[in-house]
Amino acid sequence: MVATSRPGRRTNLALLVLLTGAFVTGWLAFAVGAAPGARAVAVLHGVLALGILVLAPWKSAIVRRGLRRRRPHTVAVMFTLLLALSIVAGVVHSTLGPLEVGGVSALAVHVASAVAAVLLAVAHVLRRPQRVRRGDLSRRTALRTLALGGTATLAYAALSSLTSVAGLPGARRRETGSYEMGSGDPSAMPVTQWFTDDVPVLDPAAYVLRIERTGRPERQVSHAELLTAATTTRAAVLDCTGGWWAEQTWRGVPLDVVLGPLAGGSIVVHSVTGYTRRFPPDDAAGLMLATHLGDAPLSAGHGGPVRLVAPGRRGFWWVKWVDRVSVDDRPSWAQSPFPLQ
Ligand code: HEM
Ligand code: HEM
Ligand SMILES: Nc1nc2c(c(=O)[nH]1)N[C@H]1C(S)=C(S)[C@@H](COP(=O)(O)O)O[C@H]1N2
Ligand SMILES: [Mo]
Repeated sequence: MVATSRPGRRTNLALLVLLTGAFVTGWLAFAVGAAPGARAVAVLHGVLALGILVLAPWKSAIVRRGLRRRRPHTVAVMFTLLLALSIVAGVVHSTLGPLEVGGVSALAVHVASAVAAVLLAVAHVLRRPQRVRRGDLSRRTALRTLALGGTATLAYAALSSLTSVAGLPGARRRETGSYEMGSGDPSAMPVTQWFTDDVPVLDPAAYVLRIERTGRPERQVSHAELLTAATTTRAAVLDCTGGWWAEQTWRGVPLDVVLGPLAGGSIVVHSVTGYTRRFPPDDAAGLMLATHLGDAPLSAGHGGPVRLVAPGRRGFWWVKWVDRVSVDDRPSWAQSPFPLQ
């Protein structure tokens, strides 16, 4: 039997795949900290997103037909506007640089509108479902998929070349898409919080670091003891998912020195604010509890008196205002991939 396909069904299904792919790779781009993985994810993200634009001529025929029908169009129209805003803001961030309007960065607009758009996309697709047919797995679909992938890749390559040739700021972005801000100059480095935290001001004289093992207090380290032990300096890049990065020299105590040998389980680094991140035990030697940034003690904004330095990981892993480190038996993946506060 020949499947009679309603015109546009395959276009809509392709859009579904591209939209899902762009959303997933967007979050992956936030999760992957370092090259070459970060670059691969960012390129794939851009190609999938530009694929949506490649299909625009075909989709516009579907849209015109849909708009002629008597039924509510609010969700579809809002979704289209938010998606367009997200794509424009994403391209602006990747080409023109870390622009801000009223203190809100293009990247923040990009992510917020993408999340809102995808929520509406779910409603759009549930109201206008499209069946997948057996005949969709055909030679013809394979060829069309190749053509779409090729065109989207060419579009991405063209945008990148244009960015380089025109000398746009986008040519200077890191593999994660972030822009350099305040390297070697802590006072020029932004102070940022992931979501809801406020900068607490802590008295270093009253500060103690508590070490716990499987829920039991093991020992306490005073600020003075920590300062005496803080003789390791490391250069590391803090790369915030807000779209900026800075390389600084940090001074502190490697976490394996603080904790001693570990048998397994994982390490939880806690902030006074309640913010926490969990790490595999093998990472201990690479992680550092820092007391100094450059030559000066850490400022309150940058996590003073003590913050975590987590080279190779995105900024949200660099827990500020650390007051407790605990080791327990749970695996390191037993946490939300992104902080929830
Ligand atoms: C890039 C993403 C998309 C955008 C911007 C978009 C936008 C729109 C708009 C504005 C309309 C016309 C208004 C209306 O019907 O109320 C529409 C119609 C429609 N959309 Fe989408 N849509 C997208 C993706 C999808 C996906 C992923 C599906 C399903 C898998 C889908 C299925 C449909 C269907 C079935 C119609 C109605 C066509 C008709 O009634 O003849 N769309 N879309
Ligand atoms: C439907 C969802 C999304 C679409 C259509 C989309 C689209 C885009 C586009 C067109 C770009 C510019 C690519 C370039 O020119 O290099 C971009 C960049 C970017 N997007 Fe998205 N995006 C979506 C969701 C997300 C989400 C959810 C996140 C993060 C949680 C995200 C993070 C980023 C980042 C970090 C960049 C910069 C990459 C770079 O500069 O190389 N995106 N996005
Ligand atoms: N306790 C706590 N630590 C935190 C955060 C937070 O919100 N709370 N934000 C993280 C994020 S998203 C980044 S990018 C870095 C920013 O460090 P900075 O303010 O020193 O630049 O701190 C990380 N550590
Ligand atoms: Mo961040």
